[in-house]
Amino acid sequence: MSAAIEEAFFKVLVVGDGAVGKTSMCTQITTQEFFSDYNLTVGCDFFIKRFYVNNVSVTLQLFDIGGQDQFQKLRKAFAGGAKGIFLAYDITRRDSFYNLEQWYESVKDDLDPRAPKFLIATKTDLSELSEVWNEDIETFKETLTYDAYFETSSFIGEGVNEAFEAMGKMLLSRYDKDEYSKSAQKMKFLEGAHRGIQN
Ligand SMILES: Nc1nc2c(ncn2[C@@H]2O[C@H](COP(=O)(O)OP(=O)(O)OP(=O)(O)O)[C@@H](O)[C@H]2O)c(=O)[nH]1
Ligand SMILES: [Mg+2]
Repeated sequence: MSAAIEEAFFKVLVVGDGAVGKTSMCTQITTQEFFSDYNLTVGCDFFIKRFYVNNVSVTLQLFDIGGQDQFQKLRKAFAGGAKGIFLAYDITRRDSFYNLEQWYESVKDDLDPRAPKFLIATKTDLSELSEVWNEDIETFKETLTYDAYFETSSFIGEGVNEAFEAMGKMLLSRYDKDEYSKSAQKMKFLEGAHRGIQN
């Protein structure tokens, strides 16, 4: 008889200014697609990403929060109980980088205090238009105290897998096994109940 596979479940937020590429990143990681049209996220989009980290089946439930100002009041409603956070900025928009401090402030009380915080540069295929420099990223470390930094392009599919896998690894190391496997069991139960309702 083979040993039961260990399972882990985590809710993770993806935040940052409108049009920085959050939904594109979640789409790239889940279906490996890229869309050049911009369809703003109304309120929040949801994605599920599953992968293995050292024989543990990790499920990330991604809360991709709409970044446009008109959804500002809704943000808190989606943030509760998150175990990790991606803070995304567009390398071609300096303001989107500095606004991350405010983004973090707006959700930090709803995050688990152990939550890994990843700084994500998006659209690196447009590096000739970059407005954010290495010095900015280093200096920002003092303000934001992020745990990891990744440069990504959803357009060419670069850096995205690495960022999500590193998040999975860090989540497993930050939280207790009991805690994350209980969340996985609860999610399985809810999925089963949902299927029951559909049938
Ligand atoms: N060149 C390039 N364009 C990108 C990349 N990622 C996203 N985009 C484009 O940027 C625009 C905005 O992308 P979205 O993923 O919708 O941005 P968002 O952060 O989800 O925006 P909101 O939902 O409004 O918060 C779209 O036109 C995308 O095609 C990338 O890596 N490179
Ligand atoms: Mg979006």
